Amino acid sequence: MTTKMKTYGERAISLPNKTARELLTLMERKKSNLAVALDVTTKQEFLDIADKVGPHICCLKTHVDILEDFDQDLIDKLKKLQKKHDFIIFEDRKFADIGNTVKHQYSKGIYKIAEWADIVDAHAIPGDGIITGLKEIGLPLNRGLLLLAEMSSKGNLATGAYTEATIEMAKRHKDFVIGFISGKKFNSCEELIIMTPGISLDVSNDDLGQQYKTPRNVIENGSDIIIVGRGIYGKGKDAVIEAQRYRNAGWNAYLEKLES
Ligand code: 6AU
Repeated sequence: MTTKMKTYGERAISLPNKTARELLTLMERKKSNLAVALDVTTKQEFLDIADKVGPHICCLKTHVDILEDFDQDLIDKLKKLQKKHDFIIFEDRKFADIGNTVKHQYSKGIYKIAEWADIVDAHAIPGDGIITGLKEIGLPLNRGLLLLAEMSSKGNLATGAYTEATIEMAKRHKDFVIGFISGKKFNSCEELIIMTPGISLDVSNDDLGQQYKTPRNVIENGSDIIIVGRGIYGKGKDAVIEAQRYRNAGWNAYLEKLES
């Protein structure tokens, strides 16, 4: 007998991490499992697209180190947009160093990521210390961490035993690790949130190794959130129309999965 899949809202209730609970609750409330990967290099473009896609997303994923004119004003405006549109901020920093170093990278320097990012992500390669270090900063602020259990790019090494070891690492830190970057759900920790990049409705790859799947492909495999970048604001695209299109595709795939 198969048990019925829980809704995002039902899953939120039992989670230990506050950001994880907020994210799933807001997905249910807003009817969106779309995260936009806002990989643009100027403040103006960043704020303009964030305001346009804001009503349609559950999460805004940033790479603040690619902005040529990053400053505190950008963060202030981003926080205002977050209030206006109701989304979680995920800085895709992909930490990958020893615990002591990532602590500083997370809280200090120009970006002071811990002050404004609800979620960050990390590679598992350094071992548990990377989580312990980030947790010292992030947990008192109720932040959440995602581990990269898989990657979307061609030839990546996050497979097999590496992925398995990453899952085990996450299970040892369930207060702070809220989920994974991966293309599918893992049986032994179904409550953790799966966010999946490499999503397109139109193309199957770019010319630098990125590989795309459709929202339906990945949600069928247990993904919870689709991460879409250039598919929404790429050349010649209308970001509002595309955000609506991906939002509908993601949400309909989720409803179908719930029914199945
Ligand atoms: O839709 P795209 O290809 O324009 O953008 C994909 C976004 C980028 C990547 O940095 C990110 O997704 N990404 C990630 C993460 C953690 O989000 C992991 C990965 O394996 N592949 C990938 O593309 O912002």
